[in-house]
Amino acid sequence: MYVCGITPYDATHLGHAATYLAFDTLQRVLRDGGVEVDYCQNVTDVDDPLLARAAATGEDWVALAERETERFRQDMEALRVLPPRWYVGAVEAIPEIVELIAVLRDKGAAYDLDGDLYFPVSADPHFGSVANLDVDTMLRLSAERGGDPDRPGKKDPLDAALWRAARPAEPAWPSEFGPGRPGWHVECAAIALRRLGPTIDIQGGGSDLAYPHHELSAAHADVASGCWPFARSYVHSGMVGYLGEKMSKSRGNLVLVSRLRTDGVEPAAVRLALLGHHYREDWEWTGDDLAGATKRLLRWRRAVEQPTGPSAQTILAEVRRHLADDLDTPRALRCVDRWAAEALTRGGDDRHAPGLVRDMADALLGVDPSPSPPPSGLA
Ligand code: 5CA
Ligand code: ZN
Repeated sequence: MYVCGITPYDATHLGHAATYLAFDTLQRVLRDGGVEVDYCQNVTDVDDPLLARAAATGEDWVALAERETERFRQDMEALRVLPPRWYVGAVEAIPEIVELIAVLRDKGAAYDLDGDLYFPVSADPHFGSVANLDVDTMLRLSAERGGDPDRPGKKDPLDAALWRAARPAEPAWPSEFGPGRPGWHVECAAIALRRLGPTIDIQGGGSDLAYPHHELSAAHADVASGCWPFARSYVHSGMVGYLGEKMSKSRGNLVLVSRLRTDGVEPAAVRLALLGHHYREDWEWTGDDLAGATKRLLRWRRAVEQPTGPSAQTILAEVRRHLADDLDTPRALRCVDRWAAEALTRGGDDRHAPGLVRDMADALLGVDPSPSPPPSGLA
């Protein structure tokens, strides 16, 4: 499984968190099914928006990327997101990215435009099969999402940059194509191919990555490896909105995970608030989500604190069934609600049930509803 990572120029917002929680749930469900998961994620620690932010604030781009990557890792840890097996930065991967570009060039799938190298989409007969969009939509999205369809001299406006020759005041690395820096899509193609091989099971990210990012990464990988499809499944999470628009660093309409944490909000409540929405749904964040999730967490907590409860075997089977059904976390959460309601109203005499529900919530949903341990020394 390869899941696209952050571009670290600002702090993790709830949209990012929802996306990484979707893939965390997927990893937990696969592991619960006895599957060993090779999970790789990148960090786009050099790219246009990061360099633009550093230039705008006068901060060193390396310091900015390091600080925000570290903050993201802390946010993910607080949310109990299981770390990927490989976590790879674009900068550290530059040698392998250059190798991949050389393979593409040797296969005739790269051309020079004023010193920059471009990938001709005509090189991949399967181009277009990931996002399945018409040309007009591809052109529009390409312009909105980091592409340059209007640049004169391109063979096809949808062709994507593989290597961008050094510009004044931009970082550059030496390569056989001259000094420069890598394009965005080839970064993920190279990092994934090197660690996971030519065919992966799952390529993941938010729905805004389907085109052009996943389409072009797949095209690079197809042509370089000669294997198709690059990913057996493309999994795209919905967009979280706030104040009427997609939550995004560039718009600045953000609710930050780190801010909620410093405000004293329990990460488990944030997690429950996000898992309360199906991962494919586009939805809008409001304070109601958090209030509801906090109440839910307290109810679960009170229920698992009981010495006995109603039997939980059926609940466990139902939770597994809902998660196996395209990761239906909202219904999985409602199953736990039903058990907790019964435990708190009618009770039950199963001594193992509260522990089983706690372990299930902990392992499958990443929420440990046990009461916080007493301060050390009193235990
Ligand atoms: N570094 C690239 C991927 S290689 C990138 O897109 N970085 S990002 O920081 O812009 O986004 C990181 C992940 O968060 C992506 O999967 C993106 O689709 C997802 N994401 C961004 N905004 C939202 C949002 N509002 N709701 C849900 N997911 C989002
Ligand atoms: Zn990516």
